[in-house]
Amino acid sequence: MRIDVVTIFPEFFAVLDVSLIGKARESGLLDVRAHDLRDWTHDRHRTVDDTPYGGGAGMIMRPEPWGEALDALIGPGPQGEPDPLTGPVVVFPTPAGEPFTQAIARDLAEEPRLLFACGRYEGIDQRVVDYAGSIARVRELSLGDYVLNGGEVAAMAMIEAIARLVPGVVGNPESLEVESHEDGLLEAPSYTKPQVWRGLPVPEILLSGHHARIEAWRHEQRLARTRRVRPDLLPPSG
Ligand code: JCK
Repeated sequence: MRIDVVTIFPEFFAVLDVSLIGKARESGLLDVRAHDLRDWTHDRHRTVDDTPYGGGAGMIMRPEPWGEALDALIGPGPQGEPDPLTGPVVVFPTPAGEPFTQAIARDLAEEPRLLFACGRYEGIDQRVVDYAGSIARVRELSLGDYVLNGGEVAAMAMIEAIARLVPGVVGNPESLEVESHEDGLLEAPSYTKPQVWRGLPVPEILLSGHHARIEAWRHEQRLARTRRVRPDLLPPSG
């Protein structure tokens, strides 16, 4: 999978070399390339922002450098023109987007190419999204209901969630197999050695060797935790 990122902070994406993504990159499974949006400016100050039409606080990213970046990176399809079917899916991280979920991560993990467009300031001129939608498949996605300073941290979280689903990127395919069978409940607590740590014992049931009882206990733990912290994940109780 090839992932292009356009950002005014390409150096942020160096952290991806350190995480699990790093090894997949070395093996050629993943090719993540961060590009500096300012390389597509033409003025002395490499300006990427301007004041908002209609008034309001802060600055908005100007469309011209984004248009050139998209044209350069989306590239021509088999017919010589950009092809929405074979070109990259263009992802715009934005607090106004559709919530990014595991289901979306699974979808995007099937794509050979993704392009992340990371805004800063108060975001990107909406015509950039509209233009991208005229030459590519576009998704406006939100990492969650809080406000970040830009799209970079959101893009990195999305890239990590997507990349670990690409076959071969995560060391143990069994852990992914288990995840794909999960049922929307939060997970049970886990423990390792020592059996007693600072006076705190591991729950006895886990040492019992009764596989069926352990699974029943884990299921109760999952239900109780989900009810407590994420009741929205449970079916309506009537
Ligand atoms: C991309 C710029 C910063 C700051 C104005 C008025 C609410 C808009 C994101 N889950 C997420 N949170 N934040 C982002 C995100 C933030 C971004 C950009 C993604 C580009 N910013 C910014 C203030 C405003 N608002 C009411 C915010 C943007 C994702 N994904």
